Formats: sequence, structure tokens, C-alpha cells
Amino acid sequence: MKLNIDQLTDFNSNKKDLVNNENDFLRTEFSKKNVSVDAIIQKLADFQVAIPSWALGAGGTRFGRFSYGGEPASLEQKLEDIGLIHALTKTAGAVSLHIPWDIPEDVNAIKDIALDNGIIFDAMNSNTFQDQTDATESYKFGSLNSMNEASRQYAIEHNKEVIKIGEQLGSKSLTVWLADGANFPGQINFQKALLNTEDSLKDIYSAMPDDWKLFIEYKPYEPNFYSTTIQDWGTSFMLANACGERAYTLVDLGHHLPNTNIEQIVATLMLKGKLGGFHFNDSKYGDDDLTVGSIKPYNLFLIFNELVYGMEHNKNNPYPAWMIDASHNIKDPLEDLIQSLEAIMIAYAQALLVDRNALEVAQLENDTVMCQEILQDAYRTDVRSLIKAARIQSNAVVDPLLAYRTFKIRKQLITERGTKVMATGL
Ligand SMILES: [Mn+2]
Repeated sequence: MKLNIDQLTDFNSNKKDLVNNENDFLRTEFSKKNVSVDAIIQKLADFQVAIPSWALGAGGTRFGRFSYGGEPASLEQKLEDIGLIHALTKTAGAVSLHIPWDIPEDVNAIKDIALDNGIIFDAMNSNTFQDQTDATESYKFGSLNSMNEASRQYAIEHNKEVIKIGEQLGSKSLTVWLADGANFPGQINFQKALLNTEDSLKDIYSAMPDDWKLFIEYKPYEPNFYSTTIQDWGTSFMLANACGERAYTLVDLGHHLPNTNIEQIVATLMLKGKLGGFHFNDSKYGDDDLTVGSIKPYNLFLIFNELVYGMEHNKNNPYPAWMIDASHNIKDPLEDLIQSLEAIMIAYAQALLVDRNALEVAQLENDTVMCQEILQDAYRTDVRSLIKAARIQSNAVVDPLLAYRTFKIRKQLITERGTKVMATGL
């Protein structure tokens, strides 16, 4: 199914004046602080977040999976679903594919559907965390870190294959996340596992076209519960430096131990020009894959505060590749993604409102109270009308979730696809 522009325009009618009135108030308030509300609206309108192909169906836990009706059964349908979110929000103009779950049968047909929906192909994701049915080598005891040379080469070749598929689609980057690690002390030799991983990544890096980037994701635990070979940002940073200048660290919000200061990690990486990608989600205990901003919205704001500072000051850091990395076990996946995009835009808008000149002065004067006040003044501002204005400017709808329900999109998808379909890979 596809939404037409008249439906969207009708939905917005009568709402423009209200949005303008709310923003006039913010314009007056923030012009006193030399913050341009209209420049912020433009930045919000330009902001695009990639949707991963695996977030469009119902995910599961190791205990079970509960299907959601109307799930996309093919890559074509996944792109159509992202097209729906993008039409409503104009913030989801990119897809991140997962190979082998999303190998296109007809590359040109897939490119046409993406183009038709205004979607570009962002980072490609390889998969060496599970054995496929036709696999000739196993990843049970590791992939790029493996002591078994045949398994390691098999994993390297898979990544090279992913690069080839990505090239055909117009992608410009590869994200590598490894499940490699150990469940028990003594199971692996830490040094040999790390050296193998470095050698494997260098081999993959050398197979990338000159205009491609390599993103190296890290995670402290899970699926292995004793050690992970790329456990933290420092290990990822070290590996990225070993590979070369187009290799970067990727930060995933859920891949940290509780209470880790993620905003400081972001600042450190951007200072060194090595923050390449960023995955959004939220969590209470670990890699919970919950909806962005649903648990720790102030933390998300503090992280965005560093991202905004880095984007303004660290010209040696590339523009980060943004992606939502979440799994939806009980919610409608499309509604969850709309909620996630809303939370991302809110945190970004609040970070853009920070009075940076005043903050710098307060920091120099060691006025701790005022430093806190300046940040919280931005955080406590209701920025939803700015996001609405950005959406009006981009021909999206002012309230995507309400529009999704008003247009009965899930009901139509169930009618088209049935209740028992299951997305590939899930
Ligand atoms: Mn991730």
C-alpha cells in the first residue's frame, strides 16, 4: 500500500496556524539567547534516520515470538513499510539491510522500489552470528576471531560478499557486529582472538571500495556471557585505527553496561574523528532493544548534546550514520518506529536549543549551578511544535502516529498480507 499526498495534506489542514503560534513563542524566548528557531526547524527537516530491515516485523526473545499481523514477507514489502513511515515522517529516508536475510533477487527492481519511496541504502550489515542452513563452516565458536582458520575465512568471505551486494545497491558502508567471545574462562586465548579479529577486519577493509566506510560495533556481553572479543569502544577504536582512516567505531546505545557514561564516549570518539555510526534504542538493564526515549530520555538528550557539539566542532569526524536498532516484541513495529523517530527528533531539537555561548561562559567561571540550569532549560522546553513545523515544511504529517491510526494502515496491511506472515530472518 502507498499513501497519497492529498491524504497527507488534508490531515495537516487547520494545524498550521496552531503550530506557527506555538513557535512564535519559542522564537521570542530563544532569540534572547541567540538561538535561531528557524535554523533548528531546517536541521530537523533535514535529519534522516535509517530503518533496519529487521525492525519491521515482530522480533522474539529466546523464549518465544508472538507474530504481528501484516508483517512484510519480502524485501520489497520491507521497503514499502519504510516508505509508509517515511511518507508520514519524512525522517526515515534510508534502509539498513541485513545479509543474508535481505539478498535481493532482482537488484534493479529493488532499487526502483527504494527510489519510488525516497529511500537510500545506508550501511549494510553482515551476519556471522548464526549458521545458515546451507553453511559449510560453523560460527559456533567464533567467526572473525575464530581459531579455526576455515571458519574465519568463511566469515571474511561472507563480509566481502555483503560489500559486493551493497555496491550494486549504492550503499557506501559496512557495519560489522560480532557475537564472538567466550562463555567460560579459559575457553579462548584473549590475545589470539583479538589478533585474529584485527587481521580479519583488515582483510575486509582492504576489500571495500575507496569511498566506503567500515563501522565496527562493540558490545560487552551477550550472546556470550563471559567475554566478548570487541567488548567496548576502546577495543573498537583500536581496531578501527589498525584498519585505516575509513574505519570507525559504531556506538549502539544498548551495548553498554548499566550507567556507562555514553555521552562521554561520544565526545571522546568525535574528538578523534572516529565516531562513524550510531544506533538508537533504549534499555533498563542491558541490550533491551526498547523504544528510543522510553526509559531514559534525559540521557538521550545529554548524548545528543555531545553529538550536536561534535557535529559543529569536530570537522574531522564524518557525519554519523544514524540507525534505529530495536526489536518489537509486543508493539506494532511501525508504531514503535514512529515513536522512536519522535523521541530522536525531540532529543535532537532540545540539544540544538542549548545556549552554547552561555554554557561556555558558565564552564569557564566554574558556575556549576548555571551549567546545569542551561542544559535543563533546553531539556525542559516543549519542542514538539518545532518538529511539527519541520514536518509541515517537508510535506510529512504533523502527527504521524495519529495519522497512522486514522488511515488504519495496519488493518490495510493485514488485509493485503494476512495475519500469519513472518519477516525473513525473524
Ligand atoms: Mn546495533
